[in-house]
Amino acid sequence: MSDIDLLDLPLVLLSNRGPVSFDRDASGRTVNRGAGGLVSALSGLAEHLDDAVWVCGAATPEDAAVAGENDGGAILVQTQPTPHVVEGQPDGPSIRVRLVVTDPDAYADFYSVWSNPILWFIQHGLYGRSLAPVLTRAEHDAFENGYAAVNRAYADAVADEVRSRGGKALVLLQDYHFYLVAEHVREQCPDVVLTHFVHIPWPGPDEWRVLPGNIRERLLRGLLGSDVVGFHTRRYARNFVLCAGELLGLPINLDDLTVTVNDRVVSARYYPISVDPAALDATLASEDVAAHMAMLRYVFLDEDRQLVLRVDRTDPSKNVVRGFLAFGTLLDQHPELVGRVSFLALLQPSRTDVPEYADYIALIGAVVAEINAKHTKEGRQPIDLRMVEDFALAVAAYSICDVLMVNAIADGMNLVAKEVAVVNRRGGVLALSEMAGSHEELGEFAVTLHPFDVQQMADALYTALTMPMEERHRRLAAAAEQVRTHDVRRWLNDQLADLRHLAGFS
Ligand code: ADQ
Repeated sequence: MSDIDLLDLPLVLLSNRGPVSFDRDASGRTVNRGAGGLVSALSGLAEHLDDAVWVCGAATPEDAAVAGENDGGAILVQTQPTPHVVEGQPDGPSIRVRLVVTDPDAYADFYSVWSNPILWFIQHGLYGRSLAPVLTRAEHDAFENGYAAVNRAYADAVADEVRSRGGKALVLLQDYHFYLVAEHVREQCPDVVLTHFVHIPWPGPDEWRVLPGNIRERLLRGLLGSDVVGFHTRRYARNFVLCAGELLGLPINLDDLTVTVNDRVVSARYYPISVDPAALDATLASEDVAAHMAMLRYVFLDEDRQLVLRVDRTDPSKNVVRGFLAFGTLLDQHPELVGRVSFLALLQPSRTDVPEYADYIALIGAVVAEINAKHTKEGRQPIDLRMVEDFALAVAAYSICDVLMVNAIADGMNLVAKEVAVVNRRGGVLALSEMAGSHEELGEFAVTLHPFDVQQMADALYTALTMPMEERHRRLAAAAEQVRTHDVRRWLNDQLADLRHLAGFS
């Protein structure tokens, strides 16, 4: 990560899941590195700074034990080549980590009642539309004793780290778990320079009116403790500014996307997150992926057959059921495709303790069974549903699919589309929801899906599957170029450049 723009101030990061996590096996304590593009991008930054600390939740019992042994203070973890806790001087890349332990009941209210599903559902247009009772006394209490209390505990940990660095630091907060943190940190450390990045969509004021006035105001005022509130797209940033104007009555400027709070000006900015193309290229070249690729070709691509792919968590916002209904409609209306096109779905079970998610998995299974019963031909089932989390398998499938389906009803960015753009070698067509943030960058190279219109999605799949090869390759090359020139380092550097400016360094 030597091309990350380094900073001249100490850095404090906050996210719910951190860069490392501890476990225990027969040989004793083990240290695991967190997975995913976000963690590796921010880890790269933290590893290169002399004075950085990453505040995160203690996710495992062993994390809590480590935190207890260190009185809740930060520990230094060497991340490469073998992750381990450092007592003296590290001889490789290392990150200072502060694991925050909170009361388990409070954490459950924070995470499983408020962060998911209430905030996630509101921000993906899924909340309060059924006739289920919302908000009950229990949910009101869970806000105070869970979301607000846990946010306060994390804010105190961040403020403590800022104070121990002389009271002036750059603070990067991540996501919907921590909307109240910025305001608390600023109260304690007025000289911080603070960005809160929201990884999921930000809807307009009316969608937020499903929450009572006092709660939505606290969430907004909490975020407005930041100097910059970052989003993936201009649309989300604009919605945020509109919320501050309409729901809090604050002065706003919709041209430069700013909100004035007392004497401070808070900017809403957009930084589209992306992938690490070099890391993806390396994964694609691995033996593991090659073995999966050979298997997938054998199963799905003999005799000029075609493959439609989706790779998602089983989250209702990803709209998996309607995606299968569209594929079923395609086969109903184009019987010549039966036996010639397969749909591989790699679905990672997600948040199964939340009833809506468990119900959703059952519904996915039922819809797939129905379509397979109707359209199985010569022993070939049209849909191959695999409930797995296997990134090497996903990358192998990305590289050889003819069409990638992303039909989310709302999605902050959607990195799957960007991953496919980088690793596909078959002229794969992106069939991409207009509601995914990535549609702003990749829509012109994709076939657009309207996620609430099953017939339109079926027609769009047909367009993608019958597109001339030359055009497929032309579009894919353009999408790959866009992603390679707008990678995750750029996402980070653009934020750092704004922070440096705010801190008076440029
Ligand atoms: P997610 O909702 O998790 O992220 P996404 O951006 O698509 O959605 O990232 C998912 C990641 O998990 C991808 O790297 C994908 O390859 C991987 N993945 C998904 N299913 C998998 C499976 N079955 N097996 C293996 N790997 C799988 C949230 C927001 C997004 C936003 C990101 C980053 O909801 O909109 O893009 O954060 O900000």
